[in-house]
Formats: sequence, C-alpha cells, structure tokens
Amino acid sequence: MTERSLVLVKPDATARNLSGAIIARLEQAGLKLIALKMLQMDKALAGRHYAIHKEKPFFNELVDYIISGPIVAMVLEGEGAVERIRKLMGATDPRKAEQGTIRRDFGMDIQRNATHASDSPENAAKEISLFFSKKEICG
Ligand code: FUP
Repeated sequence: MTERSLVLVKPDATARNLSGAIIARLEQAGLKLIALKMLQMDKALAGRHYAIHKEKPFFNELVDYIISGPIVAMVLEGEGAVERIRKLMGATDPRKAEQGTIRRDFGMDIQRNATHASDSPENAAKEISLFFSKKEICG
C-alpha cells in the first residue's frame, strides 16, 4: 500500500550539515519527497509531537533537545513507506543500529540520534498534520 511518513532531521544532524546526506539516502531508496521545510520547534509543538512519551523519564530532556536547534521536516511517500523508512533509520540507539543505517552512520547517542520517523501509518497522519498544511504537501 502507498503510505506517507513524517521524517525529521533532528538538531544534532542539522548542526553537523547532514540534512542533504540524510535526504539523499531516503530518495535513493526510492521514496518520494512530497513536502519539506526547515524550522525550529517550540515547546508546544514538541509536546504534541512527543505526546505519547509524556510519562517517560526522558520526556523533558527530549523536548529540550528537539527545540535546541533547527530541524528539517519532510513527508515521504512510497509503497510500505513507514516500515521501509524505519528500516533505513535503524534502531533508536545508534550503537545498536545495523551497519549501513542512517542512525548507525550519523547518530551520536540515544537522544541525539539524527532522525525521527513515524512508527505507523496512523501516527504518520497525525504527525504530518502537526507540521504541514494540506497545501504544503505536493502529493
Ligand atoms: P524511535 O521510534 O526509534 O524514534 O524511538 P522511541 O519512540 O522509542 O523514542 C522517541 C525518542 O525518544 C527517540 F528518538 C530518542 C528519545 N529517547 C531518549 O532520549 N531516551 C531514551 O531512553 C529513549 C528514547
């Protein structure tokens, strides 16, 4: 099934000039870029984006980190896009991610792990609507 996923290039990766390299990996895998913007998230947006982690011990640090610098937000589309992108990114902790994955190659630690990607088509739809209006999606 054709799916859409929200991908974020996180502050650690934009700071190290890795946005293009990360986008290139996704495009080279055959995923179609249909929306793209750079922004700095505020606390309100971070709280909504990470709402499912609200009770986790790392929530406050996670929010402080994600608002600490610019991010690149994008929507990618393709057959089975959600799972394919999660595979290309690898495990949450870059040290546990498989060789050749984005997080293994570009992540620093479990918090500064270079990228975010939606974990289900349902969450993708919610996350996409937090970052993009309908008009901003060219799909
Ligand atoms: P993922 O779906 O791989 O992005 O990972 P999770 O949904 O489990 O976690 C969301 C984000 O919380 C991760 F990107 C990194 C961060 N996190 C921490 O900072 N510390 C932890 O112990 C676990 C996750």
